[in-house]
Amino acid sequence: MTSTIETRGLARTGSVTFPDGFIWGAATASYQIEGAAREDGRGPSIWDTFARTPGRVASGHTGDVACDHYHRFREDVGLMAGLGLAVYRFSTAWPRVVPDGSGPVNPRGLDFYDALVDELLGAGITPYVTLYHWDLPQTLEDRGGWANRDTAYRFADYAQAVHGRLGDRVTTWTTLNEPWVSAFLGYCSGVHAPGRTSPRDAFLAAHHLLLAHGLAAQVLTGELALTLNLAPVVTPAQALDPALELRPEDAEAVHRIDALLNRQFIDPALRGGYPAEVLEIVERHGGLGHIRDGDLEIIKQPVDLLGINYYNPCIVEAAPGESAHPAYPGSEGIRFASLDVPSTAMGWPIIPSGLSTLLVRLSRDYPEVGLIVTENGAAFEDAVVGDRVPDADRVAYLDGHLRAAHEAISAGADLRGYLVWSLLDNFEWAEGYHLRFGIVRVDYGTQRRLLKDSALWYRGVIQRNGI
Ligand code: IFM
Repeated sequence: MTSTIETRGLARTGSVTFPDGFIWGAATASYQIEGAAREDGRGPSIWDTFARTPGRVASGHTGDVACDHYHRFREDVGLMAGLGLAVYRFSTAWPRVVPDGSGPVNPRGLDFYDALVDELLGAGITPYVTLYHWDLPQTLEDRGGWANRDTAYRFADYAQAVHGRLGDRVTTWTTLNEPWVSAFLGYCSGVHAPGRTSPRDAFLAAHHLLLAHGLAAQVLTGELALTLNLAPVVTPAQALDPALELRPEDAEAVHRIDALLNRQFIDPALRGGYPAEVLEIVERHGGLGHIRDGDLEIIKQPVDLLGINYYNPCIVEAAPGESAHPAYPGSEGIRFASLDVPSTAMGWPIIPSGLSTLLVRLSRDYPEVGLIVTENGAAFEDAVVGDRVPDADRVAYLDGHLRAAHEAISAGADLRGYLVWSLLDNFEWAEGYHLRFGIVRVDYGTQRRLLKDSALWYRGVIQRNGI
């Protein structure tokens, strides 16, 4: 397929080839696809509770059945093999492995991941395991959740249990997926489980998640990764013209949100310290007493791979008098803006150049860590036409972002691979099943899988190692 992507007026065409050994894959997460919510000893997670709370998830959807991957994983691995994936990134469900969050390990929960790993290896696909993709055991939430320091230690125990069973075959381990989302959507804006709205609890959660990362890293062997939802922070005008000089008040707004969204997590994990702007904001939200002596030494572990989940830039500008955004305590005087550009069904602006900007910046500022895109993709309103899903808009989105990734490599970014989000349509959190991110369509009535045009296109990209 010849592709022409209009990106901010720039036509992007022509072929690009990725470096030899570039890693191609796809990603999913346990609660979003597994289903089997009450089987084989799995305990309840905060998402089971949240989804059952009226008004929290669109149409009252839950992850009870999801894509039934728990029973269909062999078929799904077959699809992955057919696409030529080198890597499959999935998460293990803590409440399947340790149903009460702490205490006895459930061997039947581990059996499932054991069989999945064997199936993947048998198909020549390398498993990348993420230990936490948001499904905290409900019993731990009842004891304070991530706002309780003890949860970090329980996470390390759970990590050890998973590693103990799979560590002979799994060599790439990601501790956390998007801790900013867990902390600030879960505990501050409340749009994700557990649905709390306390800025103080969100900052406690953020620190305890980082502590959990550090503690777990100490029990894992192999390649260690941490996946963050990172985004370039820009003003509306700068999103269209990156060379633009900013007014001092806009520069301050950009810097502050960059600290809260990006550096709050990267700097402790890679450098062993919080940005000064973050400490000042946390100080104003209940103090720094929860950051104990020695914590930052635990948090800073040798990370091999920084996983980047990129969907769109974060667009802000100075706006005196504006109150703080519900998910960004400390963002007073800043407006979160939108841009008049095409967007996905999530309403997220499509700006592929944000990915190259981000990757180049990360390799410049943090040269000690390798980079991998652990999520990138888009929800669109797909239509089934006969036995096809002609999702040209998703193909265009992926094409544009892969070209941006390639540009970043040419500009010196140490990008090792790209994992599309997502292999399957799945439970999109508060949006339920209404929004579809998969390159494979799932008919939730029959559980039939259908390769979308984007999957066929991606197969070609993998075969050619390029576009
Ligand atoms: O579906 C989510 C995923 O679980 C985490 N990153 C963003 C995706 C799209 O919203």
